[in-house]
Amino acid sequence: MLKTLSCAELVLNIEIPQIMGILNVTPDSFSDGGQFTRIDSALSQVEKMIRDGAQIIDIGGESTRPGARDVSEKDEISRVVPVLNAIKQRFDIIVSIDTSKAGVMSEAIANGAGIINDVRALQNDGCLAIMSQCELPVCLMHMQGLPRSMQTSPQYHNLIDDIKMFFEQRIEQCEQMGINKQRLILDPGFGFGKTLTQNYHLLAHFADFKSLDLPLLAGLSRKSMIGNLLNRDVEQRLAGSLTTAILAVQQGAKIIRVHDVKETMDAIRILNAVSERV
Ligand code: 7PM
Repeated sequence: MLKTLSCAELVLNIEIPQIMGILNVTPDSFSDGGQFTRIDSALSQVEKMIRDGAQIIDIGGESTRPGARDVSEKDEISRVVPVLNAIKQRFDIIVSIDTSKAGVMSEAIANGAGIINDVRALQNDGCLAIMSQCELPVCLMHMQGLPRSMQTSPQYHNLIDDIKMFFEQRIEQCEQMGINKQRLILDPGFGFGKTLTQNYHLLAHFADFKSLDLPLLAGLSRKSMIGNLLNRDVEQRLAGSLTTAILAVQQGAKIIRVHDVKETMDAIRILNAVSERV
């Protein structure tokens, strides 16, 4: 049977690895202009990402950077929803919303979101309830601690087993709340409460999560684990990002969350050409 995810009116084929392009609408990326600047810039970024091969656009209104300030629900909605609407008006593309707030999820669902991407895996108040009332796929990401302090001294009994156990518990919670396992996506959360060594251990053992029998998502693009290993500033991390993307896809990642869609698409096409011939 063909493996797909029903994302509102659109269907995502996860037989082949798909690219989720990152769209940033956090205020740090728009210190100058107002709402028009934000929407205008978002639409041109999205147009290019679609042209380059993205099947999903991920909108994040909350900065989860280690040490970042909290954003109110109202502010997050006013950042994300107008951009979501503008995209859905102009393009036939699956939009995923990167949020951990029930109110944002509910507004996003009402305005055409195709996937909910939650770095807190629906652990915040009201999130399980909101997601039980729709049919959308939801990405459950693993994070140890909270953005403010998660990089201080992450500790695990066994990194892979602990993350697997976390996923098993979240899957069970979701199912108890009426969220079908078939619409869950799992992401071990590179950089979220993991040391440099732990992040590379996670990448080395990414394939272990295939045993949970759910689609896997990997977000590695431009992350500190690349910058810190190679001693590269954020604008110098493309080669590192492509390498990590290929390593994840080769180990079964079905969705790869990236900034550089065109380059990642090229890398994946090379991998696909080889995979077809083994
Ligand atoms: C600042 C610091 C801004 C970190 C943005 C980030 C993931 C995600 C993010 C991920 C899933 C980034 C992160 N990362 N959602 N949202 N998986 N599912 O580096 O790895 O993009 S935000």
